[in-house]
Amino acid sequence: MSSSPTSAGASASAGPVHPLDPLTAGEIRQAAAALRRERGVGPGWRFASIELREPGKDVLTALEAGELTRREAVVVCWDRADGRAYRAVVSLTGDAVTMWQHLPGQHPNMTVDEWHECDEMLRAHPALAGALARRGITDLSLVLTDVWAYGAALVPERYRGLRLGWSDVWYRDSERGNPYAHHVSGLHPVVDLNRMTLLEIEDSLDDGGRRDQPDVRGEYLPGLTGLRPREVKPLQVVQPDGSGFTLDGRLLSWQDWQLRLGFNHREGLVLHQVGFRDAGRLRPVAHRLSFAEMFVPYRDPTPDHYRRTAFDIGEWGLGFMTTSLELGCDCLGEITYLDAVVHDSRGEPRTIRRAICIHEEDSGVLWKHVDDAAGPEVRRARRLVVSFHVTVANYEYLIYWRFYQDGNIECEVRATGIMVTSLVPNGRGRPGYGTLVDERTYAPFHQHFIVARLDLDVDGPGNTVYATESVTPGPGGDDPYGLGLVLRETPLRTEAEGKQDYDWSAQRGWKVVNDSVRNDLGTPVGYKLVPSGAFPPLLDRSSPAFRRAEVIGHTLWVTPYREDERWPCGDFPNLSEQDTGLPAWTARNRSIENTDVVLWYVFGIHHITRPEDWPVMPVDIVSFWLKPFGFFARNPALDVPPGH
Ligand SMILES: [Cu+2]
Repeated sequence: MSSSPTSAGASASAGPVHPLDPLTAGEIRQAAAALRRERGVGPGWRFASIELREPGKDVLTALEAGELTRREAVVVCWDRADGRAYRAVVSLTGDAVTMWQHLPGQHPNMTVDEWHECDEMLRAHPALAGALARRGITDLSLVLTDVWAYGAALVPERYRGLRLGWSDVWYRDSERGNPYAHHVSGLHPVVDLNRMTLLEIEDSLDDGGRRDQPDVRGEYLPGLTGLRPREVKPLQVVQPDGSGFTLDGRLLSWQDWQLRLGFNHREGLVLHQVGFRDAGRLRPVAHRLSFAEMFVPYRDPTPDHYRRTAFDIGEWGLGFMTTSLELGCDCLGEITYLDAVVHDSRGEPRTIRRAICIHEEDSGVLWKHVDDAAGPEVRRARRLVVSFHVTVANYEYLIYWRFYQDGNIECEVRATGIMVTSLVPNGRGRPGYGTLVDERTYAPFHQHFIVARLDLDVDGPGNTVYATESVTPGPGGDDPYGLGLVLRETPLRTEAEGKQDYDWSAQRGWKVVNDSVRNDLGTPVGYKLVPSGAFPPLLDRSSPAFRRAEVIGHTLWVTPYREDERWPCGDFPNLSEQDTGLPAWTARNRSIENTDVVLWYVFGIHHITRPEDWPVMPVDIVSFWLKPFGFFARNPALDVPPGH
């Protein structure tokens, strides 16, 4: 490796320099301390989230100019004794709690502490030890329990109102063996997370469940697979003059792009104020880009899986789940890392080293033409990549935002990790709702729906979204051969019209247009959302799973910007019954014409599990693009130098 990575910013002592910078460790402590002092938040409480209250667009300019000083934290916490949850606003500048609101009936997000404490409690519990012993599993150090959240509709009547969790039980063959190699099927503890007690153990052994475990090939460590690593020649990425971007605080500049890097517990990486410098002028493209929800319903109604509906963002949080990156493995080349600061459920800050990776990449050919007279002309593409990785129990999501010299923005997600598996019922035959991946072992089908929140500001906030469709009028008039193809552009004027579905037959896409700004051709400037990675929910609309995440019923939703509309499945999907986000907001059918629009794009992976996904899943890749459409007066790819 040619150089060591640079780590920038985010040290505990460095104060905030920009109003959009995430909370520092000191600010997290300060917010928690204010609540302890003023609201009696005590040791029996948990902090679900402590984050920057991001200044709205109305005050951001004044804050940036220093005309206004205001720094606030939003905190969600709850009292474990009675389960009552509260949302608070803490003024960090005033060191005081300025808002304190009870959230009746709401269950805040799951916390990392609960996951660990639950695992410890269960593994020390004689009832679980007994159930495992009956299956011949006696070494509890090799056992892993993995608690999942419930949907309200599936909570048994006797447990209504509790902060309820249900758990899988896994065991590994050896100390470093794959923790998810052996599912103890038919064994599920149900827990009260506030009292951290075991309520019951569902155990199918007495109903004819199996006692023995199959002999599976579930290992992935080189020492355990028995495989010799194949030979690969060294490949080095060297930038002798350093990388081509600059990072000033959290302001990232590269080629003509400029953006600001944010981070919070729930969305993980957030991109703010994305702009492109064009003819000496910084032109806004997006005010804010992030992932606002990820819904993963498992499509297997059997007892081991029917509750398996993960909200990886709303229940667990991409920020909380972010893992440290390693040079040469996760990222190759001349890398700059940013640390991130989240917190635990006691309100203590926790720093994730090397949480965000920033680097430049070669991206193959940008454009090319070969002419007899002029000869070949080729330009190589360079791109700026900002990425982070999360591990949500058995799964990892690798998230990449890429900025290109031609004005394109690509958002890519790679899903990898270890699939959930369980034993084939009755020990034989084909599994009904999944794929056989090993001896008597199958991986259930499931879906990963990701909701990207795209607050675009194309040359300013006054934008309109147009559905663009390819239409063939057919033979007739001046087109006797029926060759003509025309573009139909339909403005989406209301939130009802803004609910859009993927349409292959019309090659439907969506253009975000600023009708009051014209390019040199006299046409309005725009950016196009090119849909890909979209798939239908294939879920009955009356099903409890769909009702919690109605957002997956459309590929695209468009809303007018509101500061408090951030979570498409509601503020608290944990133990939710109904999606209180997008369906509720859009029921008002507000105008979305020539206004500050937010696009909610639903994409992801329809995961029909494969034998080759086991025991580790090679990355499954999905992406979508934002492409300039009449945004530039001249082609921004023309002045890219050859052979760099
Ligand atoms: Cu999957």
